Amino acid sequence: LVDAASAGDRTAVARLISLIERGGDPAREVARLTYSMGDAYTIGMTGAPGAGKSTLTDRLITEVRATAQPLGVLAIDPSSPFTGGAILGDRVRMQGHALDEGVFIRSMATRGHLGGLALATPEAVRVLAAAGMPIVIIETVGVGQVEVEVARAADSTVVVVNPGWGDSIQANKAGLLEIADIFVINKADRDGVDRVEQEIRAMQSLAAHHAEWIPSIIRTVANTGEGLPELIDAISAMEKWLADQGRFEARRKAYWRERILEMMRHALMRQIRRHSLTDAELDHLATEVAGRKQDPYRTVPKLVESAFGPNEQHRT
Ligand SMILES: Nc1nc2c(ncn2[C@@H]2O[C@H](COP(=O)(O)OP(=O)(O)O)[C@@H](O)[C@H]2O)c(=O)[nH]1
Ligand SMILES: [Mg+2]
Repeated sequence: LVDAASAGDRTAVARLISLIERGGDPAREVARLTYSMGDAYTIGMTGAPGAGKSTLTDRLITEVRATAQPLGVLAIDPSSPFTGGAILGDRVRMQGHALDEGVFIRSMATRGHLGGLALATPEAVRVLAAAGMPIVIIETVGVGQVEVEVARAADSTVVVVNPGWGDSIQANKAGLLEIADIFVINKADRDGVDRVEQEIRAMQSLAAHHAEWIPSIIRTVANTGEGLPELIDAISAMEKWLADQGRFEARRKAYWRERILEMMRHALMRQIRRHSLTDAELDHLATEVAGRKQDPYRTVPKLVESAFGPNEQHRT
């Protein structure tokens, strides 16, 4: 499948991403085979439902395709009750590209397991890169932790807001500010654009300047295409900035530091669950601990010991 995908077989690409989504050993094997095969500039698109991410993505696809480069789009659907309809909207918004062989659009479901999704997305990106796509756009619905995780794995993150955003009390505003490499004020055909821009600038001036990159603020009207050339310029400028002085590598290294630890945690958990804690046993143990019949501070180190052997360091 990997050979077929790298030769441009779209069905093989789709099947590989399905394997990634399903997880387990086959997913790890796909990840292992594809991780060093290609290189894609990865752009995360995030923001509240309805902000215009899919409409913007549709425009970006058109712009990229005008340069004849192929690209991949992953639309992440958290399958939650309040965003259940988002993916259908995404498909409708991007259906103009359905017949274009140079565009691979795929929605990924989380099946209620957000951690799993955050893990699966970078792997899916690498499948697309292995299939020869130099650009991958990831659209997330913007409801929380997933965005942060996806942004961590993206080379550039575009945060889409609308007029009125400044007035809304939104718990993750600061979080969005932190992950934004480019701010888009979409629906700039509406009132209140200046206010949002002022608010973003005010927040930026308060935020610690952890990098020399200062996020640009672009105004767009996605459904007419206004501001799209400026957005493309900002995305290219960021790519150039990253390519300069090894910043791509620095970002990716930071990502892999976290990711390696995460992979180790998962591998260790699998080992523990395989050797000393089945689902039924976990269930039983939880009942006992809740009923104060077993002391978890004694049992857990014992479980770890039975998986890895005795070790003084295992005391938790
Ligand atoms: N007035 C206005 N409507 C827009 C603009 N961009 C998108 N929309 C509309 O907003 C709705 C949600 O857009 P969509 O791209 O699906 O948002 P997403 O949930 O962020 O992907 C659609 O009906 C779009 O046509 C814009 O710039 N101005
Ligand atoms: Mg959408």
